[in-house]
Amino acid sequence: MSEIFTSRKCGLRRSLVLAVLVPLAFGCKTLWADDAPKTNATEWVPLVLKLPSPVFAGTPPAAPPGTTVETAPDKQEPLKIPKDAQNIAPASKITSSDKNATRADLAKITDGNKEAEGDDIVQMRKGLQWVQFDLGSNKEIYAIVIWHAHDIPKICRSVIVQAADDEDFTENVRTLFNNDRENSAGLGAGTDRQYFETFRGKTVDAKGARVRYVRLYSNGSTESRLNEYTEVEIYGRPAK
Ligand SMILES: [Ca+2]
Repeated sequence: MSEIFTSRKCGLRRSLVLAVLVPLAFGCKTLWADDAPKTNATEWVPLVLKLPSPVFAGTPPAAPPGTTVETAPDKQEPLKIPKDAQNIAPASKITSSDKNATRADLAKITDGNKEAEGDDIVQMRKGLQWVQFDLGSNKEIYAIVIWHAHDIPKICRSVIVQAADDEDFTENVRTLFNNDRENSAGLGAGTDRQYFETFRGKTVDAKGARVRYVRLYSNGSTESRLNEYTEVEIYGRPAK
């Protein structure tokens, strides 16, 4: 009995030491305990995005009532990703909760065009909707970049990014980003902040999560109850 207890204590101690040392070994990136050991990247580079033209400068100085929006600089520090990680979203199979969204509509989400033109914005029906990316096989993903629509400064509501092992999102579901602080989507209250849509998009740190499916939720915006997407990029590489 005491041997088992000692073994458990040692195991716990080892886990604690790993939890501290692993992030240090990967350039101070905070990796999840269950994903960190799967990451063997040695060369990390800044994520460089091809940005569309800005339509407006900066973001409004005051947060609209009832939002938790970030009004300070709209520029995010670039994430570091493994050198061999690439945008794997264009090769994925895209589906949506909005069955009116055609295959041609969904294809626009990964066609590389991110300009804030009307035709380039894919609109989806009102209420909570999702778009889902089947990456084809398990991938290590490091960044998810989302341009909902940056034609005017708007704030999308209930932006939630999840990953799972199955297409129905019942197995090994992990939340990578969630600014639904009131849990209006029923997926759990998030702690992330809302943000204004800009030409820079929103980069979510996926921390090397090993995933097959990625799902992005939203529930309209401060301008419309419709949901909008201009482009989504997912930076990853085959799971080692
Ligand atoms: Ca596009």
